[in-house]
Amino acid sequence: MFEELIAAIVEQEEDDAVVQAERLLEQGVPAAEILGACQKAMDEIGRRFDAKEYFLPELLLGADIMKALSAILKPHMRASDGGKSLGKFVIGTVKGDIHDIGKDIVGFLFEVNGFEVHDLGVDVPPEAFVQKIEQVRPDIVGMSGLLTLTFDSMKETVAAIERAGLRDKVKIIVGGGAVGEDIRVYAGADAYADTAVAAVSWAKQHMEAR
Ligand code: B1M
Repeated sequence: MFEELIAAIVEQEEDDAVVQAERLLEQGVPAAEILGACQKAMDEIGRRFDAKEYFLPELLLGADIMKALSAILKPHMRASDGGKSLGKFVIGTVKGDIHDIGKDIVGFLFEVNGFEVHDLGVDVPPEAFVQKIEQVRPDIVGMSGLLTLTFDSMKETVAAIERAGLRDKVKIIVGGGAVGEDIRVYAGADAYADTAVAAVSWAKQHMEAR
C-alpha cells in the first residue's frame, strides 16, 4: 500500500510524494500509519547515505520532503477534545544534534493530545533543560536524539537534572533514531518510545496513573 510513497521519498520526487500521501489520506489510511511509512523511507535514505550512495544534499532534500509531508499529515492526527491541559511537556533535541523532524512531530502530537508543550529546539545543552524545568515545572521531559554520540548528551542531561534536585519531580522519556531500551537504561530515563504515537500513549498512561 505504501510502496509508491516510499519510492517517491527515497527517489526524492517531492511532488509525487505529496500526491501519494494525499491519495492515502483520501483512502482513509490513518496519518500515523502514513508517517510510519515515511520513517521507513527516511531509514532507506539514511542507509544509502551510510553506503555512500547518497550524500549530504540528498539527506537535506529528504528532510525537506519529510517536512512537507509532516505539514500535510499533522492536521489529520487526532485533535484534543480541548479544555483542561493533560500536563506540561518540555521537549528538545539534545546537545550536539540538530535533527528536528521527529522531535517536531512528537511535540505536535503531544500538543494535539492536550499537553502544554514547551519546545526548546535543537542542540539543547543540559543547563537549558534544567532552566526550563525550573521555570515551567513540567510533568514530563522529552529528549530526542538521532546520533549515536548524543546518547552521552542524554545521559549528561539526566545527570544535570538530578544534580539540580529535580529528578524526582519529572518523568523523562527519550527517543529518536537508534534509541532503545538499552539507551533508556544508559541515560537513566524512565521510558523510551520508538514512535511519536507510542510516546504520547505512554505519557497519557503515566498522567492517568498519577
Ligand atoms: Co542525519 N543522520 N546527519 N541529517 N539523518 C541520520 C540520523 C543517520 C542515521 C543517517 C545514516 O548515516 N544512516 C546518521 C547518524 C549515524 C549515527 O550517529 N549512528 C546521520 C548523520 C551521520 C548526520 C550528520 C553527522 C551528517 C554529516 O554532517 N556528515 C549530520 C549531523 C548534524 C548534527 O546533528 N550535528 C546530519 C545532518 C542531517 C541533515 C541536517 C541533513 C538532516 C536533518 C534535517 C532536520 O532534522 N531538520 C538529516 C537527516 C534527514 C537524516 C535521516 C536521513 C532522517 C532523519 C529523519 O528526519 N527521520 C537519518 C536517517 C534515519 O533516521 N534513519 C539521519 C524521520 C523522522 C520522522 O524520524 O527522527 O526517527 P525520527 O523520529 C521518529 C521516531 O524516532 C520518534 O518519533 C518520530 C516519529 O514517529 N522520536 C521520538 C523521535 N524523537 C523522539 C523522542 C521521544 C520519543 C520518540 O521522546 C522524547
